[in-house]
Amino acid sequence: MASAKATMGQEKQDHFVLKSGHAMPAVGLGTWRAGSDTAHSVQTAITEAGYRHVDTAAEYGVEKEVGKGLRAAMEAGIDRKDLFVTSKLWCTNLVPERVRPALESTLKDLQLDYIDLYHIHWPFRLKDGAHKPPEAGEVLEFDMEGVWKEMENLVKDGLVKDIGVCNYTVTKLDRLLRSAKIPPAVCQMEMHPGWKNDKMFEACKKRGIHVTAYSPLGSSEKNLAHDPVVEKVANKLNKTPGQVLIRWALQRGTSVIPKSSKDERIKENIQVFGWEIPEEDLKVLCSIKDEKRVLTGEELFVNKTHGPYKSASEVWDHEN
Ligand code: NDP
Ligand code: 1BO
Ligand code: 1BO
Repeated sequence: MASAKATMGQEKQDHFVLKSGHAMPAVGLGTWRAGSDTAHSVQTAITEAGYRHVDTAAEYGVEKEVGKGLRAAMEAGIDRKDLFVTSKLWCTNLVPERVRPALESTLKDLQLDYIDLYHIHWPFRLKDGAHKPPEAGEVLEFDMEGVWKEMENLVKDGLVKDIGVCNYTVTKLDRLLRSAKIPPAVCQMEMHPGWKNDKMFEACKKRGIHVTAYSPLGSSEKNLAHDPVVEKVANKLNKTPGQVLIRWALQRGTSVIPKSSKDERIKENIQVFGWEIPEEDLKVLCSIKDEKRVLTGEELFVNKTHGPYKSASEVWDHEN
């Protein structure tokens, strides 16, 4: 992990240095299902808890709220250049001519003139108004190379500092790398002790691509923070289960973007610097069965009768 200098509140916050040389703060605030208090959460995260990294997406429907929170933080004296803001291009916009307008709409909602990282949210193109799960003909062909070229143009034009992908497989990543002039700086994927995602993680490491762990707590309220193994390690270390899960991600060498809409948890989730999970307890955490993804993509992309993806396994190129 790259060492970091910025002092945030009581904490020292580590950063990772991306291929581009840009620094990414290791812990960011997630905003999926963040709700009507998102502006408040973002502002609290930055001005009170010391976050400098926020992860959002057009599809989350909260970018205007995130923008208000960022604006308030900047009005309170935080410099734009010290913030790291990530957003994502949604599946209905995965056509070359829609890339720039989609980013421009995101910038407008966020009240920013550039973002630090722009991801392809999922590597599947959906028809406008697609149902969940998709009906016949609603999952369309995706011109990955053409879309990526437009993403690269956003970097060249200074609208985006880095570009990346989410929910990729090794197969899709290697296809992208064959034509990319600017390789993805970051790959975002589901990752927690209940889904370690080792194969994709190793593939990214080998290709020099930084990994961000999403859903680090297991995503829902019924999450891994209630797992007895995690609770036991947390009690031993005198930390909360949430902190143990976030620290686990950092110690694996990934950045991590826990979501909370509760001020106390937002603060708790970034108190993960200046201490470590000892080796023996990492082993205990790794004994949690690597069972399954929370986000299979099935609801979004699988049509069991008409395809083109007839199972979650096809969504993930049968890689795991
Ligand atoms: P997380 O793993 O971050 O878990 C969020 C859930 O855990 C919420 O129910 C939250 O409740 C609860 N929680 C938060 N802090 C704690 C704590 N300390 N102890 C116990 N429970 C806690 O799930 P997400 O799926 O939201 O993932 C995080 C972020 O990753 C997303 O918000 C999004 O930004 C990104 N993401 C990206 C994806 C992609 O496709 N690229 C897919 C999924 C996520 P409460 O809010 O009430 O505190
Ligand atoms: C709705 C997309 C899954 C979270 O990123
Ligand atoms: C550091 C923990 C590794 C889990 O696979």
